[in-house]
Amino acid sequence: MYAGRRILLAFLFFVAAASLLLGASAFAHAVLLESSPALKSSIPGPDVPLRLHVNVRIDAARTRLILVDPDGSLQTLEISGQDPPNTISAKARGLRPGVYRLRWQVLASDGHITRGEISFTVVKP
Ligand SMILES: [Cu+2]
Repeated sequence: MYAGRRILLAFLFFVAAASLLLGASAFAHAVLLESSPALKSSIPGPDVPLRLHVNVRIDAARTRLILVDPDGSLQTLEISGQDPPNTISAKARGLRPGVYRLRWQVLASDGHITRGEISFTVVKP
C-alpha cells in the first residue's frame, strides 16, 4: 500500500517535470499570439488586411499563407511585410461576403514549423 503511494508520487513528480521541460522547449516554437482578423470575427470586405503575431522571430521565406474561399478554392497570399520580425502581414483583395479560412504555416528560428487555421467572416462594407 505504502510502496504503491510512493510509486504514484514519483510518477506524478515525473509528469510534472516532463511537462515543465516540454513547456520550455515549446517556447522556441512559433505560437500564434494574436491575429487580425481574430478567430471567428467578422470584418468588412472587399479588401482585408491580414496580420499574424507570433511569439518568436520567423523566417518569411518559409512562411505560407493560404486563403480558403467560401466555395473551397485556395489562393496563396503574398506576404507584404514582416515588421517586427515576429509578425506577418498580407492583404486579401476582392473578398465577397462569406466565411473564409486563413491557413498559415510558419518556420520559427528553432527550425520547427507550426501551422494553424483562422476562420473569419467577411461582411458587406
Ligand atoms: Cu521548436
